[in-house]
Amino acid sequence: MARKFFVGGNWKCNGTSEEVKKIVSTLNDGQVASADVVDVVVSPPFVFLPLVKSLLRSDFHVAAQNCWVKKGGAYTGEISAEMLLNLDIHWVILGHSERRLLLGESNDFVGDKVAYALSKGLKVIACVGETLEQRESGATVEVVAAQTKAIAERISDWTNVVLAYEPVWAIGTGKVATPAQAQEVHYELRKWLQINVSVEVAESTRIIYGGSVSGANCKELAAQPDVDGFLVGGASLKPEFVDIINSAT
Ligand code: G2H
Repeated sequence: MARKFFVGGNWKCNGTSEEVKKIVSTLNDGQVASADVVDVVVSPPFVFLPLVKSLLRSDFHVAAQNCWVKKGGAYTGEISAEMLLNLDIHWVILGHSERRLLLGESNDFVGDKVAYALSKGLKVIACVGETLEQRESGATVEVVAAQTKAIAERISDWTNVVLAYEPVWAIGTGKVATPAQAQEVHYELRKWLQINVSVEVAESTRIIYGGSVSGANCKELAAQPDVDGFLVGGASLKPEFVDIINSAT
């Protein structure tokens, strides 16, 4: 089964409204492959979601970078899945390593978030990935499998899930995983899905790579059989994001 290429732009905690307008204008002018070939989803900080939604070309989608684990209420500082849908935002990134490591989000908490967001009708970019210490101790597959298991235990339909493999040691460091390193973990993740979920889910779920993806390294990574696209941080704020989108073809 052919998996449609997917490119996400994670803007993280960056930008002013003027800068956001400039990025959107560059994206709107970009010559990219059709939406039949590649899904493009950009993820600005919460406060810019309505602005980006109102200005961005209609063939690109908008994602939030997080949402709360259940229905809204007395949860100061949180944003609920229902609020995102109310703004016509249909995608959310969950379990990014910056949230796991800096804010203490556990595998179970991320699993609960993914399950709740999906139950409300959001589409989820669910992130997994190992630290340098875990890689060096040979625990990479075990770590990403445990992170994926916490999601798999809580959901039955993977249609609206994109799995993002983001090795922590490659994030924002300029130290990108080699195509072989990325392919190896993507292959293991797909095998895990095949054994523990189903052959169909393993074949149809997009597994995208994140961690220092750039215009210069995207083509080689995209050529790997189990790399179905990218989650891009730093380079998604720059014009080269258009080149990364075009690595789909
Ligand atoms: C990994 C990635 C985007 P960067 O966090 O999710 O960021 O491309 O800056 O390494």
